[in-house]
Amino acid sequence: MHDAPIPSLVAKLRAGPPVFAAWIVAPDPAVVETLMGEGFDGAVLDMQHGGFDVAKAAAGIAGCALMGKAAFVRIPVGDYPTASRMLDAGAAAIIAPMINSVAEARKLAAFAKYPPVGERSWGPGRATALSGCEGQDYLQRSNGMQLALAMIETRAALDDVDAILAVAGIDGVFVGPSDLSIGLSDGSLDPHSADVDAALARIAASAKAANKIAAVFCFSGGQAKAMAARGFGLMTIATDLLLLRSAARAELAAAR
Ligand code: 3PY
Ligand code: MG
Repeated sequence: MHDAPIPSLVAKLRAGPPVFAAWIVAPDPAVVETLMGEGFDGAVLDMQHGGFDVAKAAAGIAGCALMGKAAFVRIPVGDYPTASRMLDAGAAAIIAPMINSVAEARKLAAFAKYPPVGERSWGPGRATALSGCEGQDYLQRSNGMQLALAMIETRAALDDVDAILAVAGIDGVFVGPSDLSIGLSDGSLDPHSADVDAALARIAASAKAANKIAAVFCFSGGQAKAMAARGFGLMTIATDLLLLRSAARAELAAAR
């Protein structure tokens, strides 16, 4: 089966055309299905700051699959066992926030990859349906097919980005510009700051040199297009709630 959601999306990510994903914090099947009915390549389901728990994220992955799409899952900070559970549920990638050191990157890889790369325990359940392979075949392919992305969102992470990218089992990095702006400024929120912009250039170059994936949270489609031109392979665009708010504001402004 070649058009299963996980290998299709990950093959596109590895091949290089920009991948544009929705970012979802409201764990409602209607939100997942509505956004996946648009042209997004997939969705990030947010367990860190969104309302997804394990059961809701598993249902969200299924909702994406219903629309022929794959889901990435952002786990809560330091909750590496949940990375294994969401891979079992069929996530195409785990996005782990606040990976600030090589030690934390290694922990992520341990829970996200089967031996010999990591220590993930066997029990893929629904991932077999969404990956199009099972048993020994799934065991052999899943390390390359389901990704582990380390979020770079502090000064320590930025300083160590090359070493984090070099960790076996880490498939790429994902920039969180809001936290990064706070970390780089010692306390102010400005995800569009010059310091964040310089960090984005450095991170894209490091990922390219390591031949790994560079991903970034974007606030708009225009920013996502610009980031793709600057070498990022995976861009998320706003969030479900940000899109809802801007549409509501625009319609109300038109009405009044
Ligand atoms: C950040 O910008 O800090 C993120 O985690 C993306 O939402
Ligand atoms: Mg963040």
